[in-house]
Amino acid sequence: MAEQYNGVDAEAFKEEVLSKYPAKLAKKRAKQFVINKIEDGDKVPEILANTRTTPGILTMRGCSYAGCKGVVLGPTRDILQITHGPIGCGFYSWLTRRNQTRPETLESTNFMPYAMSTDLQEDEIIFGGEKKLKAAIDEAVALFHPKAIGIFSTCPVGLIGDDVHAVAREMEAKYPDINIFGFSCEGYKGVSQSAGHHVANNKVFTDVVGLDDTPKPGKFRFNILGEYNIGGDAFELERISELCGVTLHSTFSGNSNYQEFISAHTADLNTVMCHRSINYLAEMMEKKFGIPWFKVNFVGAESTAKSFRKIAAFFGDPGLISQTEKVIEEEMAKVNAVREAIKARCEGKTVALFVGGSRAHHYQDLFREIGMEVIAAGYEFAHRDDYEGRKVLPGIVVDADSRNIEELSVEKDASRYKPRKSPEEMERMKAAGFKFDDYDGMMPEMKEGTLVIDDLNHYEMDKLIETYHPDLICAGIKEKYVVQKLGIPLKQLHSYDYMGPFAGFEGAINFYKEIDRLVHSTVFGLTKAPWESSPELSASYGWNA
Ligand code: CFM
Repeated sequence: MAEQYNGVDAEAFKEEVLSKYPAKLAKKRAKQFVINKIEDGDKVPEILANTRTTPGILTMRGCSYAGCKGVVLGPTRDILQITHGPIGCGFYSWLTRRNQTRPETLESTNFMPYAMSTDLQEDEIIFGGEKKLKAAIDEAVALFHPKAIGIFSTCPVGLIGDDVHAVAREMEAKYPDINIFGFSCEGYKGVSQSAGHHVANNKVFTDVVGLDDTPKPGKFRFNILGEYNIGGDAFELERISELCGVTLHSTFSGNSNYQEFISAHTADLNTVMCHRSINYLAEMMEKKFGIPWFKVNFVGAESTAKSFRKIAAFFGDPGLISQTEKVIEEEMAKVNAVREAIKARCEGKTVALFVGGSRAHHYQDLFREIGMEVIAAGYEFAHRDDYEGRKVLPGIVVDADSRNIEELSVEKDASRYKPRKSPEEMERMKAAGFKFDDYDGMMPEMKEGTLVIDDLNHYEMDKLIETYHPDLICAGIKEKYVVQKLGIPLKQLHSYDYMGPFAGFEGAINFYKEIDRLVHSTVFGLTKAPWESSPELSASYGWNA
């Protein structure tokens, strides 16, 4: 029988939630609402993911523009980014994610304090916006002299048919020293922000990576893909890398700059943090330049240690391996000193996580480290491989929405393709259990009987709280106040509210402390107004009373 949490029968709960839906919708949601089960070979039930949200449902998802501009490119500081669209799209994607950056010097280029937009008006919607976009580029060049300009399309741009790529080509001919490229990331492209990730990956690969063959100095050079420096996470990973003695060549795209992007192909290893948003780039760089990639997780102290060990093992240098062990020992001593006391207080408390396309999985490690139970988790927009593992990739049906996003065909670079390890060495490493090109997904690591729900909506969240009474929920700003009004604390795992870092060792310490405070705060018990439990006044409507 499936495990029960807080005395709830998961099957009965699922049935009750679905019973309120019209039959057709209930049938679809049933496939996105899974009770976890783990069979031999880490086989888990199939989940329906990356499919359209049914209109009328209050989804947690964002749009393709958000995935491209806000997520993948947004955190890099010296590509001048112009939102071609209404002002709101640019404004609301401007630093609300709390992606931080640290320019080399006070004089170094940093466009992040600016939100640049063509501010489309009715006139342009009717007569076309290309002229205004060209004028915006002229103005940006005159004011800022950037090395590169990215143009990001919003919904109306696609609807009125502006050709941002033609504008980019024309303006690049006018300013030959500036790399100008456009993204077809109209908000409606695809079913969520996931489509925007893919659009961003493609353009960064074709127009940016590989333009400069000058490597950064350093012996063990690697990149981190899918780390966006929310709340300073990348700073913590830079600190650990330096202590261990590995050179972080480029991060896509937390605390990054253009020069690091264009020379990223000179590094010897790609580590992938957020598989959902950037696996495409890792795959393409491997095919074109021969850079191997593997999945890492820098969220959770144990996972951070494991990931840095794997990086050291990849380079295989005895000095690097022993230095990495030394760093881990020192850092873990600090982590454990805090962890033990907090674990004693948090053990057995329950949490549900509904976030994006990777954090709902990675943050489970931090909760396990302080003894908390994950009762339910789900992504907003991840694909089946992020839930079930990359082993299901060959079986994923490509639907019309996914086909809408270009799949690039990539060839070996004629002169620069260079396998980092010989085929024999790769085979030896694989035989010894070293996994490349792999991600096991979220479900095999979750307990049997826990809930896995894709694209959760507000109605289902309410039901979950009503039935399971979790001690904490992790989600985003759209959920935060709805949940807290129900008397349950909510930790934002997108922006981290006002905190961070949560990655690496110091991040783990920050996180344990914050969770301890949240689940022990008494304020959430006061969300019921006094008159709700004992009415003091009663009144009725009446005419001529
Ligand atoms: Fe990757 Fe992200 Fe996430 Fe994501 Fe995002 Fe984000 Fe996220 Mo918000 S890239 S999939 S599109 S880890 S912005 S930094 S927190 S939904 S789980």
